[in-house]
Amino acid sequence: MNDLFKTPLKKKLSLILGSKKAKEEIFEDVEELLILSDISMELVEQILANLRKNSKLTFEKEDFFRVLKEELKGIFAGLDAPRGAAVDTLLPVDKLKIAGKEPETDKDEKKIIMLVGVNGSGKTTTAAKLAYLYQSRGKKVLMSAADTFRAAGSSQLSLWGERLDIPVIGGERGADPGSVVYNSLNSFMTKGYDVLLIDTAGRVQTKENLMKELEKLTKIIKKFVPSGPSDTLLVIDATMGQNTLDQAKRFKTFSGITGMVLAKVDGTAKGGTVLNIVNEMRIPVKFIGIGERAKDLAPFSADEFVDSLLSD
Ligand SMILES: Nc1nc2c(ncn2[C@@H]2O[C@H](COP(=O)(O)OP(=O)(O)OP(=O)(O)O)[C@@H](O)[C@H]2O)c(=O)[nH]1
Ligand SMILES: [Mg+2]
Repeated sequence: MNDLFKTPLKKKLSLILGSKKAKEEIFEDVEELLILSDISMELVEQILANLRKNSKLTFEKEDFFRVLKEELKGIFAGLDAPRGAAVDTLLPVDKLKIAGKEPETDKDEKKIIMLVGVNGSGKTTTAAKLAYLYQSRGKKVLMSAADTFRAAGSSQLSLWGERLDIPVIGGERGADPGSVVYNSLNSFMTKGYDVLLIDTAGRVQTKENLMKELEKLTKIIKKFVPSGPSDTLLVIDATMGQNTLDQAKRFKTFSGITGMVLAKVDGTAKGGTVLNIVNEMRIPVKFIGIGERAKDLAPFSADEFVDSLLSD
């Protein structure tokens, strides 16, 4: 993913480092550049403080980049998949305890993934991409169109379903998304599916009633699988600025997100926003969206991400 970012930081950083300015001025320019890349002021200050006290830092370009990269990669410590990790290992299909099924050891290999996020972030497309991924790995996949809010909400996923030959359970526009989720879980449990992808309606994180609806959806899933969804993925639009941290906090409160998908990475020159969220919330980024086709989903690797952020 070396050419992901259209205005590489590295070029601008190289100019700064080549400017022969005084050390302090260089730090100030670097600081400004990182802020312009959507990294929050707080995190930039933290990064700069670490650079300042790093005795190994010189202002030779390659050396500076190496230290800066280490610093940025360090933000993902403990939350990162190894470079080149197989997609299957990121979100494996685990053994889940099914409600009412005894004994406790009698668990099924199933996966339930719910996608949440603000309007237009890329949830429906990501649901289809994940469905395609599991299908291509031989899993029997079902999709649930719990976006009954928009007229096109359900039909958009159905269209993907037709294209990928994956069944979709939806409802009429305005129908209770809870009932769609309930019906989907019913089919999922009784018809031998392995993976269920639940696409939800876009919602602004400040609308309390809509956020509570997510809590309700999780509760319905728990009626079938006491531990709830295997994963609740927050889909974030990589082209959006700093407001994503607030999004992540609110969605975590109401739906207990377990991971993130950074969509539309192909369309941004910045991308620093993910660093803020990971730094503050310690939630892993699982995938990146790199286009509009079903196969345009890649595992997230901090190594590759930082390298591409600082590539030529
Ligand atoms: N270039 C690019 N476009 C994407 C990507 N993911 C989604 N899109 C596009 O972004 C737009 C919105 O995507 P959706 O999947 O409909 O977003 P959503 O979150 O389901 O939207 P709502 O249901 O309205 O909240 C569509 O035009 C998608 O094709 C991506 O990784 N790269
Ligand atoms: Mg949608």
